[in-house]
Amino acid sequence: MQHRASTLAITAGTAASLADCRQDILAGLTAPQKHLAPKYLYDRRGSELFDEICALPEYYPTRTELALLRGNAAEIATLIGPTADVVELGAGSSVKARVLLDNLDRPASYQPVDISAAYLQQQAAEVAAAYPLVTVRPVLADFTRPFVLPSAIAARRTLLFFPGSTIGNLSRPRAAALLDSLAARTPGGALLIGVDICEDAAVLHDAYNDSRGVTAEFNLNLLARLNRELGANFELNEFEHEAVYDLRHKRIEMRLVSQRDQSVTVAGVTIRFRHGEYIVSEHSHKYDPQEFADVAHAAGWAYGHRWIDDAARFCVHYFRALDDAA
Ligand code: AVI
Repeated sequence: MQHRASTLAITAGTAASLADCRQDILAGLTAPQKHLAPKYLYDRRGSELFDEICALPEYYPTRTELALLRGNAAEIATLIGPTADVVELGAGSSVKARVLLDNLDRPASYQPVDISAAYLQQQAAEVAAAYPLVTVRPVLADFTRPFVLPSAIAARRTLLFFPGSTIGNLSRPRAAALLDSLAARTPGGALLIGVDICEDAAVLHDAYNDSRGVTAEFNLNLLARLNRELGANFELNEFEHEAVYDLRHKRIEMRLVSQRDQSVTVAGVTIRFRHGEYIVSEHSHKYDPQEFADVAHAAGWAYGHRWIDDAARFCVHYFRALDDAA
């Protein structure tokens, strides 16, 4: 059996600090509807809080997706084939990737792409220690912006693994554009992607307004991060977390609601809030499985298979790059 040394040098992609994103953040906070991109939720503390969310009884996506991956691991491994290069987008915790690495036939590499450097390094080191035969190459990048996809190690099949319904945090047009650019950059590749399909308003409400208040802390950490990294002076107890399901757009909207008229300084700019005015901090779009397959097909991905849980809350889709599937 051949042992390959794992390398853990982080490849710098396009991940940026909040200071680098100052213009984008100020543009969002001075827009008629104040908004911030959800990627800003993920500093180290945000990533830890998101892991806590994933373990909450109300947050069904993580455990449902994990059960789908575990329950269908053999079939998934057969579809993917041997010696794949596994590139995980928005990696976060590596729990789901480990299900793949445990079941795939001699996976060649694991290349997690994430925006949170310290967290990425820690997760990658743990995977490298647990899978000495797999080359681990962490890539620090914001996958919502142009970045160089990690290359195949030796012209093997690249599997893009995009779990967690993270694609749902992009607007529908931006999600389609990302699928398109991934297909263009992964000729001969495959895509295994988890997508939230739940449309039950009560289930969704509880998932994003959990009883322990972890999601609220996750959301408010965004303001704490602006205070820490951009010299802002948000009073955290003057804002409240709220998450509402927008039936028309089939998406959760997460908000930070001002509890009074107030002014806040962010990077030297004064931002005024009326009582009840809010910042939209995240959208989480839900997709009917066929709607998603149609979007993916238009973007260059051919349907391969899909797995849905009994309660019809989550779907794991498998696609092949269209040229390859033809
Ligand atoms: C990462 N993303 C898919 C999560 C979601 O469900 O949209 C983030 C999250 N926000 C609140 N709870 C979880």
